[in-house]
Amino acid sequence: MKIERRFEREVLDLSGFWHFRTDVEGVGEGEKWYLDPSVKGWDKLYVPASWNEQDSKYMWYMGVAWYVREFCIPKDWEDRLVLACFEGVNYKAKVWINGIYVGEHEGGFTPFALRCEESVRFGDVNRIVVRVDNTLTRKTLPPGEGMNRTYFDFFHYGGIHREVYMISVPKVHIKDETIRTSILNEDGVLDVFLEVLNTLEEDQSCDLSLKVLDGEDVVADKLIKVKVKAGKTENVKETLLIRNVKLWTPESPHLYTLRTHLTCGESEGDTKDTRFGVRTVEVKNGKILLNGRPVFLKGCARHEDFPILGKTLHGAVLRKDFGLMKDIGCNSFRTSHYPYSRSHLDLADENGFLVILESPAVGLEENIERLDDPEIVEKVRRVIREMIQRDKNRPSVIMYSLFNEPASDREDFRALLKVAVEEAKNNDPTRPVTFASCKHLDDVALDLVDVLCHNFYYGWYTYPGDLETASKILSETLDKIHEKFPDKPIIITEFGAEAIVGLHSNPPEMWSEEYQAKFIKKYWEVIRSKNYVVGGHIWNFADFKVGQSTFRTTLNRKGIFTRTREPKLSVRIVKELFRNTPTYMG
Ligand code: BDP
Repeated sequence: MKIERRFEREVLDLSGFWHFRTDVEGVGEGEKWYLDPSVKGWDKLYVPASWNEQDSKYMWYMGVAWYVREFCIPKDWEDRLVLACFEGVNYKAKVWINGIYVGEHEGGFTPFALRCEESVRFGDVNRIVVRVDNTLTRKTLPPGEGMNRTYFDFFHYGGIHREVYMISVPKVHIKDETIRTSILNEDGVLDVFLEVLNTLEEDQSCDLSLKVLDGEDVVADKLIKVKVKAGKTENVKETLLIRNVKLWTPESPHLYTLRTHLTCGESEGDTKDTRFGVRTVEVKNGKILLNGRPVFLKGCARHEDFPILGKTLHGAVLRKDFGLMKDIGCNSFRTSHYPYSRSHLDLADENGFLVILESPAVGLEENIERLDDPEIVEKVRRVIREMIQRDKNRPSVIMYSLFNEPASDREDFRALLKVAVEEAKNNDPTRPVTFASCKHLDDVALDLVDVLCHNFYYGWYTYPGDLETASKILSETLDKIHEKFPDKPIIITEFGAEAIVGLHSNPPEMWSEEYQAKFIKKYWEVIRSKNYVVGGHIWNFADFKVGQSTFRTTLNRKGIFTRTREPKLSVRIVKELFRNTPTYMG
């Protein structure tokens, strides 16, 4: 097993084949499968990937399943803290190492790390067991009642769908790092907030070195002394200046690395690397300003969805997607409807994409009796905290979307949104917040957010086949929303029509490639005619898997690309429209 540098530290990657077994009756825990599961007769599935498409017998499985694998922990990790790190397990995970319970987590799209130095054997073989439960309820996030009764419109995959890896850190180490950037004349100002954790029983005096690297060059540095009490965390705040800074922009997404190095007495040091870009984001006078300039967000909302892999986008698929998005002139996307993987957002940072990072709080709609139910409120808050914690240092993330299409015409949603906005702002006061509304003029919560995001399907679910009326209603509705909130920028976060690849019609009719292309063109005309509209995202970049229902044909076919990324007719039109839409507004 090889140790490599990834996710800011050295990691021991546990990707590969794991023993796998469904637990239809839910008896595994009672029978203590975690103690010594005899894996005889178990299947083997690949991690990371959803379980569903690895064998047709798992396609529609929702419930409990178990994963087991063995791995070695290096001898020289002794005297260090060891963490089992999971980038995403859908939906609930419970973990044992060598038969000892190490922790659990709820929520499929945010990472968690479990301390396990007490349960691992150093220089020896270890066994990790993960019990996964993806049963949907009205209180899961997102909620639902079954594979074909989801309150959201994407396939409910299950399993360990993102990386699993082990890391080790010294007993005194840099636990967390927040980097906030501003611009002063030609220079970049960096406010760095660090948390240093001392798990030892004695107080520690440490040297902390901060270095800003531009490639190999050190462009700013500082050396400071930190005292950390036994068993405590010390918060450190430092400001650094990068002279003649290279800004992060969509056309030139320059990235720096902050290398922090901590040494305490005799103990070995801890080094942590965090990538960042210097840029500012602000909402002012009805515009979104990036580095002080008003930007226009053009792109597609997306999904993490691919044949066989399920809810995992392999690096090669990501590479393909970013290439396609750039080629057609996108500069933005929303992580509809959950935080995408770290590698996904790494590519966004590197390619200069303006990302609306969305929480998995989709489907909090009519079916949910009380949206201010304490259990839902707590889950919404936690997931916002976890997503901000993971992505707060990314230049690409310019805004947080806290919900998709909630029942925002209800007062109990307003109460929930208030708490959610507060949670987001407490964790990160630097980024604007929003949610994607489908209630438009009936929405009672729009005043609580910085940017107004709206999803429109006139010409599809309403006024089907009638694009003339659709674009007229769209235009009028937008004007009315703008009248109510003249200072808030508006983004159309979804608009789209399904097209079955190869289905043609003249004149354009619904489900044909021509209708989809015409739909997008009509919408774009309206979007571009309003100077208070600062962005448009087509729904969707690619066709994606959904549950079975009378109004879907195995996939949601609103993609401008097929599920395997072949272009439909509309790609040519989109390319023309997007390429003629500048990133900076007049
Ligand atoms: C919107 C949802 C999105 C759906 C889309 C559609 O936000 O998740 O997939 O409609 O119906 O309401 O295609």
